[in-house]
Amino acid sequence: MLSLALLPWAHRTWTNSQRSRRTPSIGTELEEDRAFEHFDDRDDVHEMRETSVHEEGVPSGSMRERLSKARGMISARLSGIRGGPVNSSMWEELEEVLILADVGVDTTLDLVNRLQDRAEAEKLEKGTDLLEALKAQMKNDLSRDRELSLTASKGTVPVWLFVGVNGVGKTTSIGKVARRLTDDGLNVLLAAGDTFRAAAAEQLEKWANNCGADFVRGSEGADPSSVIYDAAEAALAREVDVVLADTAGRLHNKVNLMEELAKVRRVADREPGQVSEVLLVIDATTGQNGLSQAKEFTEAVGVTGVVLTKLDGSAKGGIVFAVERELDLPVKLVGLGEGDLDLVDFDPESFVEALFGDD
Ligand SMILES: Nc1nc2c(ncn2[C@@H]2O[C@H](COP(=O)(O)OP(=O)(O)OP(=O)(O)O)[C@@H](O)[C@H]2O)c(=O)[nH]1
Ligand SMILES: [Mg+2]
Repeated sequence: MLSLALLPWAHRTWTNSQRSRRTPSIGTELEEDRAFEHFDDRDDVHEMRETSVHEEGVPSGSMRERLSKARGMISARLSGIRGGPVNSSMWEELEEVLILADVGVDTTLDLVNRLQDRAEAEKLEKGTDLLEALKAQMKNDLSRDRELSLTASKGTVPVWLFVGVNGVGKTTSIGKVARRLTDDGLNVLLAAGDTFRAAAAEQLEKWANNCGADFVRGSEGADPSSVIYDAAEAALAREVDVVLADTAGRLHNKVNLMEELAKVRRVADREPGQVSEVLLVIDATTGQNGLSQAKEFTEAVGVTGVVLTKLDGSAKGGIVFAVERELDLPVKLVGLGEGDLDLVDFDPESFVEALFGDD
């Protein structure tokens, strides 16, 4: 039985990029060899370490354990279905579980309708077979490209912009991503594009110091666009491989703040910067509100992927399905804690097994 405990294989793929990495050569074409291939080396999955290790070297528990809240809620409710026959009350129960797990009404109805067709066609009679079919369908629905792009054209530096509402985990996620990239031997620069509070830059600087990344900040109240532009210039001069740019948290329905963010994106995309990822950070505990956030941010800045944080503290997790189906956005990274190693690449197989598996 696969479980999310095996998710750290994803960590390995980042390490692989180090093995295959050529000397960074900003100013030359940055092609596929510098982009992270997320889904290679699946055969190596069994060699992966099963726990993440904090700075102090203390194991922080398996990924599966850290999804225990969501697992507990879902598996308790699925046990009735698993042990019983396929009948009309079971379909109702299944819909209820999926909605409670935050899958969202539309996505739940779509999943269940297709599952009903399949159950009929294949004459599925036992709950256990039905749940296997559901898992297969979910994994299939989640299969897509989740690569994080480091591609930038000649003379430019790739910029990853982190956006999202207040307190979702943008700055922390940057710190974790920086840790992983620097562990892979890349030169990383953190840009303090949250100029709203001085403390925001200080928080980011700590993360930069933690992993030895470069750091650029402006004064409090400075124009965030100019800070990120300056950061890209500094990155080019210092032969940095990627700029991770923080932005101030903002409510997705505040028009002026969203316009400011659109400007930040436009400026960050000017030479010598090139925006190669716009990562929307969503807090998994906020439920379906994450969907409205994603809609607005996508319209304003063209989101390329989602970082789903605090999945360790959520009793749900189904938001992944809603984000992917209703907004057509790939969940690329998942936050499972506050430490710098508590971040994994999103792997549908392990994720679905961890939430809907039967052990
Ligand atoms: N449990 C858990 N906590 C997290 C995770 N990611 C971030 N946090 C915590 O969430 C809180 C807010 O994180 P920040 O990174 O400051 O969030 P932010 O989006 O930058 O916040 P603003 O800049 O104020 O908008 C901090 O206490 C983090 O430690 C996660 O994956 N799991
Ligand atoms: Mg922040």
